[in-house]
Amino acid sequence: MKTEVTELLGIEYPIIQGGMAWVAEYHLAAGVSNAGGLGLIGAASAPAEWVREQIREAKKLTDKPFGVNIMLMSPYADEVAKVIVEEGVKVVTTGAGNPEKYMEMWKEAGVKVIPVVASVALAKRMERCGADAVVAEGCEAGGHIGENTTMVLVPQIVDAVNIPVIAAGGIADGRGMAAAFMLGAKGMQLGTHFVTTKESIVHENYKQAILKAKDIDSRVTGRTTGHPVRALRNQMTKKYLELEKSGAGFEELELLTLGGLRKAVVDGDVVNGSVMAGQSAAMVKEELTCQELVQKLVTETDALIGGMNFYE
Ligand code: TUI
Repeated sequence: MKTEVTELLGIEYPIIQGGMAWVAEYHLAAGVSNAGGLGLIGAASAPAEWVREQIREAKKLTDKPFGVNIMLMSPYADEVAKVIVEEGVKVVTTGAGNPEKYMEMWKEAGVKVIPVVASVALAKRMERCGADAVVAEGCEAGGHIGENTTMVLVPQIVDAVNIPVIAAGGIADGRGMAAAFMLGAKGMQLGTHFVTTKESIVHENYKQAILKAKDIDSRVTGRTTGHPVRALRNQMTKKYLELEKSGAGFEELELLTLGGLRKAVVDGDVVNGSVMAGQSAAMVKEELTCQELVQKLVTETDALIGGMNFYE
């Protein structure tokens, strides 16, 4: 499955793991990279030294390329950006902001830069300042999202830029991969399905919440604050949405989600915590190893479009 993305990153399959906060640590990243995709360590809001340690541990488990995702709202983003260069990381993806101020440093160090974008405007801007590719993330995705669905966002970004586009949001099987290829994507980023893999260190309750999720179980909180976040519905999302309806302010709402992702991922509190997951949670039915999942995705995609010259 050779595409511009496999060639750019030196990987076997154009499958990238999302840089999910608390979830995307080195066991998962190494698992995805060893399976032939691109694993990512999610720096989230963690201090730079935690990220450095994670990079070093990942290198012990894999000699394949892997990357780091920087969450640009993190208070440690500046330091993490430097650690990426110091530790010789080959690929960086960014989320929740505009990474322009780090671009020159990364490009000079030969780091491949792949911003995650949720709009055409940011995709164009990222191409102008030297991005190697972009991830076009539709609002089916989990966590912090934009306004457009994958179905409409990907083709618009494909038309607007000349760098390869990686589709994200709502992809959980070969049908989604094949569809993304037809929209013009040259790679796919998956988060939710990788959360349930054997290598993923999330609490068993978190995995079960995804495995049991149905189509109607996804909610978006925070539309009123300008920071929409998709998660599985529970007591927290219920309370949050009620508060939003009653006109609650930012601070009151923040209190409800503070530390919520850690609560769910680490402590297994899937009732009061924030169980971030994409809409594709409803399509995830089994816990596989990273190797099994990547092979399943590739086999299913090949069966649909393998002979059709969509990859290159
Ligand atoms: O970043 C993500 N997904 C995330 S980040 C995250 S951490 C978090 N935790 C609690 C509350 C809020 C965040 C959880 N999930 N995906 C990539 C992504 N980036 N989606 C949307 C964007 C985005 C949004 C606005 C990128 C840029 C942007 O504006 C940039 C600008 O300068 O206009």
